[in-house]
Amino acid sequence: MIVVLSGGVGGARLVDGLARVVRRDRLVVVANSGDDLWHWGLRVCPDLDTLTYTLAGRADPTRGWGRADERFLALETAKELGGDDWFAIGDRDLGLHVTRTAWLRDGAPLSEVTRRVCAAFGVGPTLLPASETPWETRIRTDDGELSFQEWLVRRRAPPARAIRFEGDGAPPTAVLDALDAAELVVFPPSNPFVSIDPILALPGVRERVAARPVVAVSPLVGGRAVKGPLAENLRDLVCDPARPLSEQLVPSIIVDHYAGLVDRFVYERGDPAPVGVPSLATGTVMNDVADRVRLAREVLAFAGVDP
Ligand code: FO1
Repeated sequence: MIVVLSGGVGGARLVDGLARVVRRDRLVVVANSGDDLWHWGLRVCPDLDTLTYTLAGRADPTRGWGRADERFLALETAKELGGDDWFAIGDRDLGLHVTRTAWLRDGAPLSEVTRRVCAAFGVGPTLLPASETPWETRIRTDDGELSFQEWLVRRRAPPARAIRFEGDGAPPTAVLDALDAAELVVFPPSNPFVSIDPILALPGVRERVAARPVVAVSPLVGGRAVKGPLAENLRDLVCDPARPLSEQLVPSIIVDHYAGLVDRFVYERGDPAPVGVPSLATGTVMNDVADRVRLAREVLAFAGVDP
C-alpha cells in the first residue's frame, strides 16, 4: 500500500500522477480535513473535493480548486440578496455540497459519503477524509483567531501567529489500517503547517507515519511556495527575522519541520540541497499531466517502491 497525506492543489497534482502509475488498489489518499467549513448551511470539504475533482478529471485547470466549466449563478443570487458571498461556491460544486450534507444528516459518516461520491465520479484510488468528525485548523492573527477559510479567503492570509486544531478529530479506521499496511507514505508538495500537520495531529496518525518509510516532496521552489500561503507561514512562524529570508526559504526548512518523520526528500533542481536526509533534486513543478506522471515515477523509484 502507498499512502499519500494530501492538501489541495499541489498535493492533488502529484496524487493524480501517482494514480496514473500505481495500481488503483495499492493507492490510498488521505485528504486534510482542517480546511472544511459550514457555508450556506452546507458541509464543504475543499481539499477532499479538490482531490476528488482532480482524480475524476473534473477540476478547473487554472484555479486548481472547484469544477471545470463552472458557473456562479447561485453565488450571484446570494450576493444580490445581501447573503454571504466571500467564498465562491460554483453551481456544479454546490450540487456536491447539497448531496453530501443530506447524506451526513441521514447519518452516513464522511468516509462513506466520500466513497459514494468517488464511485459516482469514477475515482480509482481510495480517497479518505483525514477525520470523520470536524477537526478545524484555527489561525491566530493580530486581530484574533480565525477559521482556515476565513483566514485564507475572507481575510487574504494576514500574518499567522500560531496554528492549532480544534475538535474531536477522529481518523476513519481505514486511514489507520492503511498506514499500518503502508509500504511507503508520501507527503506531496502540500503546506506542512496547514495541510499535513492537521492530519499528523489526529489521534494515532503521527506514530504510525513515524513507523513507516516516508518520502516528502518540497513545496518550495526558488524560495517561494508554488501555490498558497506557505512562504508567509514560514516567514511568520519559523523564520529568524534577523537573517535574510532568501537564506531561509530553502528545502532544509521543510526537512527540519518534518524532523523524525521523513526518510527521503525530493526538492527542486537548483535549490540548495537539504542536509541530514537522502535527497533527490529534480523538476517538482507540475504544469501538465506528463510532469505529474514523471514526478510520481521519480518519487517511487527514489523511495525504492514498485508501482
Ligand atoms: N479559494 C479562494 O481563494 N477563493 C474562494 O472563493 C474559494 C472558494 C472555494 C470553494 C470550494 C472549494 O472546494 C475551494 C474553494 N477555494 C477558494 C479554495 C480553498 O480555499 C483552498 O484552496 C483550499 O482550502 C486550500 O487547500
